[in-house]
Amino acid sequence: MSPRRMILATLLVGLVMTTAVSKGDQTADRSTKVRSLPKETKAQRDARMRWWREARFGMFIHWGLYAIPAGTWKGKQIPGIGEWIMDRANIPVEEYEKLAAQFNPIKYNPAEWVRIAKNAGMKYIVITSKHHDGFCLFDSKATTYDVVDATPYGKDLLKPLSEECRKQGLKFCTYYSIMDWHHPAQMRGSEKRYNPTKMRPGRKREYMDYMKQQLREIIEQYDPAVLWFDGEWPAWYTEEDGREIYTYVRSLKPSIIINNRVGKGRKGMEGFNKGDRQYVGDFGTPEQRIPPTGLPGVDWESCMTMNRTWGYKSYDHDWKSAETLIRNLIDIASKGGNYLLNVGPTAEGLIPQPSVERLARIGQWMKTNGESIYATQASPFEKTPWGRCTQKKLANGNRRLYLHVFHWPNDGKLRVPTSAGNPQAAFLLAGKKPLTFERQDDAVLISVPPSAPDPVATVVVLDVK
Ligand code: FHN
Repeated sequence: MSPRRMILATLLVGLVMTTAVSKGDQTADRSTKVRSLPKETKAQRDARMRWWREARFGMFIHWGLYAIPAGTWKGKQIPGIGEWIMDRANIPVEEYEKLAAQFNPIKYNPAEWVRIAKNAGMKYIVITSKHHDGFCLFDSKATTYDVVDATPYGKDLLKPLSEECRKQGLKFCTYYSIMDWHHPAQMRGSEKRYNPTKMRPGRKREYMDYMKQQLREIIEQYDPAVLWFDGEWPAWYTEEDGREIYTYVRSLKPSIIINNRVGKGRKGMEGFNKGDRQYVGDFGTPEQRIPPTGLPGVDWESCMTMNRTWGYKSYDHDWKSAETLIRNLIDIASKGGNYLLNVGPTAEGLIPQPSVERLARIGQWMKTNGESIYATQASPFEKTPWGRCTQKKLANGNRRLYLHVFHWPNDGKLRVPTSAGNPQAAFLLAGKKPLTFERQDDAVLISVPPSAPDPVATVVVLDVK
């Protein structure tokens, strides 16, 4: 072999070796070129999004080591959301890590969790696989900072939950934080806070590969229907990184759905994308709020807590009423969005009883009225002073309006704008009791019973041509 060819061969072997040695995951795609997103027609995207759009209602689960301190550190109550205690109490990594040795959720019963979600009328579950603290609730080959290697519990938490979801007919989905307060490639943002992290010089590709290895593990081991990214805001992470991750994840599972926090599009807690360019991600993510209106053609999901924290805090008793939660669900659906309602389980593995009670109450309402939420579209009306409206197209070409009445009319007449179309039939959804109606110039007056059958929200159906 000529000397030139020898040098080339050596270089080539060296390159392959370096790549192999430094790459955590043999299959991670190391290319950093700006990539084009997967090609998809509107029909293909509609088919991929269909189950998610019809679902309308899911359970968010924030669970991890932070449930152990549960909002208190060294005898002090730490302000803010429970899963941020490492940051808000400025706990050194080596101290926080010790929590893993205490994590033993012996009361964890995934079948019970899925039953609670299903009975509430929820169609999917999104659970934190790794939050900002970097601790993994699943068995990862990329780190030993996970429930299998670092805790007395020693078993994968996601596997049984994903299997229970499949068994009970719910979609299993995972949350994954890009920001990682534990991974050595990321360093704290300041002396007092981890957030937002900075990337150590020259170690970004190492962390991107770490993320991609874990995302591959999550997809291959648990087959999530949605990857719910978060922690995208640190400056070291770019929209181009988001496109790389989005493309990589879709290449592993083309049918998967990914939120807009995989990139840099979201306008803070408003959750919708900034208007200045096309951002990566399949749906917007308003947080702790319901937008004043939906946006035609834009998929979005409001994520909200039942009290004031995502991760469990032992002393947060500021629970929203079941009435508020039901009306939130209706309000969101009337604007064409999904409701991702959070539970924060305890360190033992129990969903707090106040959450369980509220979910059971929501489930009672959904049992009677779920048809007015699932697979519906946004209201045709700008404003409806008595409540909210959702709609569905019927096989006969008519449209079915679901009028969710929060404020029952005193005069027994429910006024509906005639802009909706020619009234054909009206009835109470519960029990299908027919109702009479008459047309006035710009309104249809439906005669309703003297008092509301369901004071939280009675659904009156009006079919229009
Ligand atoms: O910082 C997180 C927070 O802990 C929680 O996970 C919420 C839920 O959407 N997301 C981030 C704040 O926007």
